[in-house]
Amino acid sequence: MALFCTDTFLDANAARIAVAAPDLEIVAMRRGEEVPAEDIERITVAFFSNDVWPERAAPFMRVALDAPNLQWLHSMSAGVDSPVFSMFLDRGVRLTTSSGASASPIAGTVMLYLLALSRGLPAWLRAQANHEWSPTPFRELDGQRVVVVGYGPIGQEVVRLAEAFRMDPVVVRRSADGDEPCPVRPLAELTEVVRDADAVVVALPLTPDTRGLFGAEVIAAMPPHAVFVNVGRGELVDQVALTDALASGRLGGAGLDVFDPEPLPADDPLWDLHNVIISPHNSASSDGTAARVAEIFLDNLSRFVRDQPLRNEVPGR
Ligand code: OXD
Repeated sequence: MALFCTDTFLDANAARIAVAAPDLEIVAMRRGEEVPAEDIERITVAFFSNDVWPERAAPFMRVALDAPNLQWLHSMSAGVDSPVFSMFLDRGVRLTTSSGASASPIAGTVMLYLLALSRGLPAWLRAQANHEWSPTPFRELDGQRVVVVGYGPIGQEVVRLAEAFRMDPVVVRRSADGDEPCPVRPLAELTEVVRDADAVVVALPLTPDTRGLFGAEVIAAMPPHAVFVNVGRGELVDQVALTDALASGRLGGAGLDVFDPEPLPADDPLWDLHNVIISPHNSASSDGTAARVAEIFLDNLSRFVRDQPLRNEVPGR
């Protein structure tokens, strides 16, 4: 059995890999070097770690896709909606994600957007750039109804933080589990639920069922003062309808980490809207995420060699 991983991950984790899987061979991806064909043939496990992104992602995936004996791929991402992942599943390769590893920084970014938009931070920054002293009153988060759509690790952390800020969270998910600390409404009632929202936070994965969920009708149902936050995927939202609503004042503001397409083209009108905060799909890129991802992978590696169920496994085809 051989693991394909980067030299960076290997150098930092060789001892821990040996503990998790004592007899494992290693095929390392080294900077500036091709992986020899006979090594590609030996690969049975591949770890797509944070350090490959973005420069080495394509060569890494090429080797993994060429590995005829690959049995399992672990991804540093939470979402595996990119078409490359389907190519592995279609071949019968097991796929696991790092769902949960980025929940804390992403939920922190959500609170950053909510605080910044409620206080009018973009206007403060513009005034600062112009050396203008222009105090304006702002709306507190206390008591604001935040509708959190999706209740995976990110949605759960957003609800926890929103409660700490004395907001009034409501979760929208397929169906209630009974362990949520706040009211839950089914996804089928989304348009109804957002009518009372002060903020809507999208923390859903992109699947055939969720693509385009936030269409013009849902966006139009939100009150004009409400803010819209998306840390899921751009394709969940009708971006043209969202842009129109924000530009015309039919929606209060937006904090967006994800777009359709990415990178957001330089001439996209979203860039220039004064009530929009844009981050370039990096709300998870904190100094702590890679270590939590490695933790999940190493735990799964030890499970894999012992034939135990894997964490965060994506259902096969
Ligand atoms: C992820 C992401 O899927 O950050 O992990 O988008």
